[in-house]
Order: sequence, then C-alpha cells, then structure tokens
Amino acid sequence: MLEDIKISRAIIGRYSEDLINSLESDVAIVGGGPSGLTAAYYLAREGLKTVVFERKLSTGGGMWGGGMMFNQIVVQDEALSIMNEFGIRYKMFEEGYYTANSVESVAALTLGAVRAGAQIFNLISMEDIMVRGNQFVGLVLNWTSVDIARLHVDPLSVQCKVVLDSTGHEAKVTNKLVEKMGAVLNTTNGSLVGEKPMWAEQGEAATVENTREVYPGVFVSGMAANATCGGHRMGPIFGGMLLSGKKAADLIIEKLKNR
Ligand code: 48F
Repeated sequence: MLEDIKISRAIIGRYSEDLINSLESDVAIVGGGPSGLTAAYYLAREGLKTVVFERKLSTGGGMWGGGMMFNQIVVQDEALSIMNEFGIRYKMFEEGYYTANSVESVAALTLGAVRAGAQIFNLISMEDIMVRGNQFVGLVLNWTSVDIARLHVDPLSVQCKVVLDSTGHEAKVTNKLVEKMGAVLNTTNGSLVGEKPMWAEQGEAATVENTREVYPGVFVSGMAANATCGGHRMGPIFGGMLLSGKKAADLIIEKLKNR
C-alpha cells in the first residue's frame, strides 16, 4: 500500500539533505546553461564539490530553442571533442559546421554533469553575493517563485570557495560585485565592459578568451564572460559555450589545487 505522507516525507527529507549538504561547496555555479553545465561536468569529474543553482524549471538556458525555435544548434570543429565526451550526436552540414539536436544536447549536458557528481538545484535564483570585507565568500539565494511573485521573503546563504558566473547575457554575479562593492574587475576598464552586437566568429573566440577569474574567487564563462569582459554575441553556435565551460573548469581546478 502506498502512503501519501511517505511520498511527502521522502521528497522533503531527501531534498533537505541535498540542500544542507550544499551549504558549503568548492564551486557554486550560477546558471545551468551550456557553459555552466559543461563546467559542472569537468569540475565534478575532478572530485570537486560542485553545486549548480538554476533559476528556471529546466537547465539548458538558451540552448533548447536552437536558433529562433528551430531546435538545432551549430558547433564547430574545436568543440567536437567535448560533444564526443558527452555523447552528443552531430552531423556535418558543411566543412567546419556541424549540427546537433538542441534537446539531445541539453539532456546530455545535464545528465553528464549530474552523473559526474554535480548537484543541480533548479528553481533557485541567486539574488545577491556574500562578502567578508573585500572577499567574496558565497551566494544569497531565494526561490525563483519568490522573486517572480515579488514576495518580501528573506533569502538564505551558501558558502563556496569560488563561484562561476554562467548566467548568460545578464552576468548577474559580476553585476552585483560592481553594483554593491564597487569591485575592480580583471577587465580592460576594471569594470563591466558589456556585450557587443552579433558577430559569431569574434564572439565565439572572445567567449573563450574572456573566460577567466575576474575578481578573487569569481570566474565568468559563456555569454557572462563576454558581457563582463566585452565581446560580441554569437547566436545559435555553441562550440564557444562548451569550450568556455571547459576552460572555466580547468582554471578553477588549477586555482583550488594551489590553495
Ligand atoms: O543564457 P545561457 O544559456 O548562458 P550560457 O551558458 O550560453 C549562452 C547561450 O545559450 C546563448 C548564446 C549562444 O551561444 O549566446 O545565449 O552563457 O544560460 C544562463 C542560465 O543562467 C540562468 C538562466 O536561467 C539560464 O539557464 N540564470 C540567470 N540568472 C540567474 C540564473 C540567477 N540569478 N540565478 C540562477 N540562475
């Protein structure tokens, strides 16, 4: 006989365990889009305690919709090894242009990250950062539904050794750093340089180049890297996002090894 109350107890109990276990982590990733999920996979695979906080019901960010809802994405040669690593199938369209189904791509990146050991929380938004003096120490979180309903409910905080801002065009973490702390960032102007218009080739190169530690303990990847450090947008080509996520993971692994 199935007891309804046991179902509730199982869900609340397990979720609470996971959340309490995630109060302190090595790496908190804000945003479960393609760059964040790729980073989560490589970080967790390395044995780092990795937690992803995703604002929406589903992970995948801007990948689901392909280009203008044609649910295909394009990737270039440089990213094929990462596609292979996740088992995402692709077909050559023309030399240098490969297509993949966007739904398969999101599903594979998400499963890869989870199976590697990353903990993903959906429906939770980062609303602020936590600092001690000038030191970044963690994130301030709330239910996305609280945010949407504009309810006056105080958040909870989590601690992490480093954070990866993979919130896409909005670059939420770096915006908070500048807005609330007047932080001087590792960018050309010491602040938020901003995103430039569409130019796939330039944008793809820049998103990888811009993937870096912009403030002690704060890394950026994907479109958040271009929005923070300055770079063109690139539309529905995703190789740069995968390469950026991998680079972010490599840099973070290096930093945490040397601590
Ligand atoms: O936007 P998104 O897909 O970021 P990305 O990994 O990839 C960019 C591409 O999708 C696309 C592109 C083509 O290559 O230019 O835009 O850089 O994913 C960002 C994720 O962050 C979540 C958001 O819901 C999305 O899933 N996010 C944004 N703000 C918050 C957040 C927040 N405050 N808290 C938690 N998650």
